[in-house]
Amino acid sequence: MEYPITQDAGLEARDDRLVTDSARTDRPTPDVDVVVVGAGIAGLYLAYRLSRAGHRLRVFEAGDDLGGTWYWNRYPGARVDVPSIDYMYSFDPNWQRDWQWSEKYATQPEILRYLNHIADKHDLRRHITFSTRVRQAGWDDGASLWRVRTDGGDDVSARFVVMATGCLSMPKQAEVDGLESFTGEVYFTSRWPHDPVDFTGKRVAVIGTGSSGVQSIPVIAEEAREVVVFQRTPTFSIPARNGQVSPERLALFAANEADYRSAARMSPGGIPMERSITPTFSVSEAERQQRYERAWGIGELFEAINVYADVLSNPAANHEFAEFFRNKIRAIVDDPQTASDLCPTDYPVATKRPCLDTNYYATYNLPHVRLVNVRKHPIRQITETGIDTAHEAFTFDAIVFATGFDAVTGAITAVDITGRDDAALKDKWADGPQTYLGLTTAGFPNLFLITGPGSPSVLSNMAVSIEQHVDWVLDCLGHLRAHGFAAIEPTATAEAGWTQHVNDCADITLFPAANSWYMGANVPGKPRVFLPYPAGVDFYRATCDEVVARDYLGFKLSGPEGSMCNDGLVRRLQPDVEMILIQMAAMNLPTLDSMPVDEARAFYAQMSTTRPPGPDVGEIVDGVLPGATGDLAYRLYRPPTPGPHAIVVFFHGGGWVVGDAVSDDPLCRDLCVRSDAIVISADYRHAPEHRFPAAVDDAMAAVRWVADNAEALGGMPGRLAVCGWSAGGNLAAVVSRLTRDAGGPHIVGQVLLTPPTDGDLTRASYVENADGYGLTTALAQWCYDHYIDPADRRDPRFAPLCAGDLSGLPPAIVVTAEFDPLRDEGKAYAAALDAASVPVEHVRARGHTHQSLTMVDVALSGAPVRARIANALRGFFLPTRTPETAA
Ligand code: NA7
Repeated sequence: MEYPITQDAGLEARDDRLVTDSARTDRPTPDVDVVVVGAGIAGLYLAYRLSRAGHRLRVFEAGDDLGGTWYWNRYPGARVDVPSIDYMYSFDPNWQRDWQWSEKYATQPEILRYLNHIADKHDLRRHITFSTRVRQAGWDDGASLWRVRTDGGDDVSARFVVMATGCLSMPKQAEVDGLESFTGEVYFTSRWPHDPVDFTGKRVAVIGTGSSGVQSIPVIAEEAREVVVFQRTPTFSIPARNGQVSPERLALFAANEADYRSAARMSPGGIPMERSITPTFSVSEAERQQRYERAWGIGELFEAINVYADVLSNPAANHEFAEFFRNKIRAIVDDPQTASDLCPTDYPVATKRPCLDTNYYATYNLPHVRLVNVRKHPIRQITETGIDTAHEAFTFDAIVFATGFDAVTGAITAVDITGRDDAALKDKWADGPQTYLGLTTAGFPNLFLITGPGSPSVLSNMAVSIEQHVDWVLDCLGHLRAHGFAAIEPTATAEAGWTQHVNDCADITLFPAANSWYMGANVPGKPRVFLPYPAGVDFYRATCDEVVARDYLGFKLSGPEGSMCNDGLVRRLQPDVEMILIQMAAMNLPTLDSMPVDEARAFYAQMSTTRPPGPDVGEIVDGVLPGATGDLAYRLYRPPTPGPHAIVVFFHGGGWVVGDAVSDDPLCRDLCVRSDAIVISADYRHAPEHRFPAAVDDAMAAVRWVADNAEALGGMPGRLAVCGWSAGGNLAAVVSRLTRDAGGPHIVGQVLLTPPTDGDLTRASYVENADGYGLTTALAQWCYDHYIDPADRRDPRFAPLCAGDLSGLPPAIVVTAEFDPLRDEGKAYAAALDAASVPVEHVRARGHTHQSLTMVDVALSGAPVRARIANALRGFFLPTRTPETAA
């Protein structure tokens, strides 16, 4: 049965339609309301919340008992890597009456005891069917319910299915030949036996040096006669400094636990902590080393990753931090070759999950422990008696595989899930998972994924992320029930937007540089896609809440009495641009158009001093050139490569009112280095003292002077392009036309970055982006009014779009930003150039604002756009485009 989609169906209007499944007569009543797959931390909390909310439920658990990852991973040394006090439920407010953590980082048995304690305290076991694996879940569209089948023969119908299957629960295959021939003992850390394993006097191999290997190797070495560790990729690990629960933290709890938990929920990682906003190289080297030492001394992963704001985005910052780690390893490990093999060098620190250890590196100093670097000495096969590498045959009594998991998606796709039209989830995700919020996936109504791909999950404190997801699901079920809806499903638009957003977030980090399980790179054949959501628990929670507050934006809700769909994208800005806008808004700065011009200029100059400097160039020369009526300042940026170079004359932004030859300094440096051209930022006279066309006259004078003096400036005559941002982009466009009409100088290309081209304030972009994105429509108008009389605004020296003939203009790259009031006139100009047969590349900068593309080393998502500009410049400068060869 299809229900009409109504965009404006108000939720309030539906309050009188409160119905329950049992009250309905038009469709079958399912056996239960909800099937939960998995009885780990998520499954237990679901059982708690669902049962208390009056939902009928069944929880299926493959293990013989509860605990999920903490049931299976019983290997020696297994511990949580988030402080126990943070890695626990927050729903149980009286927990301190009947529970105490014995250590800062609890062992696996202690965590398992805790989970059993919670299950018993809240009577959760009665909902769980153990030793039963869910094999199949199929959506029955006609009946609007799921049919769930287990390996125990259960065939259960349910309105909803919640996958609480865990992110690290599907062990990876061994991927080593010959395992079946080995006659000794074989263990997998992820499936460790329940009975104690005694390695006393044994020769033991450990394959894998992720967290499981790093935790178990020192403990195994305490018993074994000989330990050989087969390492494919070295890990970055910091000492856990385990011990008692921190008294400071306990004091915080005693003072106000609710505040503590709520700070965790609104933190970047799910542990109370301020997000670092200090860039690495903004402080002295001595201060940085102290900061690194402090992180090393605290022994907490989130603390370590948070040392500086750019550790996970700036390669140089990351390199320095990585070198600090490597020096620690070299200092601990006696044998230089072993130390060198233990030093990770082929991925940025923290792009694979770092480990917390107790004596890991020092263990390699023991005489009976040896490291084999399998990159140098690959494992050929496992034999009857041990392991053969290309160079050596080893004999072992036991082999331990600590080889990891098919993470995040593996346990979900291991269940044969089919949605609408029998489409298989596995097929849908063949090229990488697609979800909305990491919670739901289009085509699979009423299916929820707890800590699914596209949510913070493994990058966060899982306990906090699990609770947030379960709470969101419970609120959603309550909402559906209260408003008479039976099904919820994300739209394709919302899902595509979220998937894009997750990728955008990952792309401004160094995460994609590593072959990690975050990227799916540890499982042969798995698509290389960044799986978790990296922008932080705080932003993520705010997004989920916003979706709800905006009437379940991006979801279709349907039921017997109708449906509603408030379609759209919850995040459209580039993540870093959004963060900058939030920070700017929080600073509550005055707007330029609220100030007298002199103040605005001083304020603009002051703001410029707070930004990162941009890349180093070969040389910077400040000088003056003859403008139309007097000397004008210029700054020349020379590339570090040997000259002569092509030249770009650059005109700064600032609405013809503010700015100067150095106000776009980082952008000019960036352009210079990327395009390998000299960039000459030429100033021009400003309004309101010098109104239109003073700036145009000066821009023309600058281009003529540079063309005449190209050789003396270190340039190649004839290889001259113009470039400008904002008002400067306008000048670059105008100059390109005027030089065409004047018969020279010859311009080989024009770069127009978010240019005004006719200042028509009635265009849609002035309305859509009027406020909230940096440049406001009011500020644009302030600039136009200062610069030019209304009567002159169709003069092509102001409005290149109004020029009758654009043919024969230099090839152009026009960049427009999605959230820029000037977007539509830039777009119109690109189209007009194209219509006039001018070669033009129009770059639509998705999720960017008027300014963000110029924010070098701040809005990292702008870098690919600037790379395209540089690429276009290099194309303009090819000999075929220059006059000598054209002639
Ligand atoms: P991880 O972190 O995935 O570690 C697995 C390790 O096993 C890692 O060093 C792998 O090297 C190595 N490995 C995997 N396959 C092979 C083969 N075929 N040959 C040699 N070495 C191999 O899993 P863990 O269980 O240690 O930890 C998972 C998470 O659980 C952890 O991050 C914590 O959050 C808790 P690779 O790096 O792939 O080259």
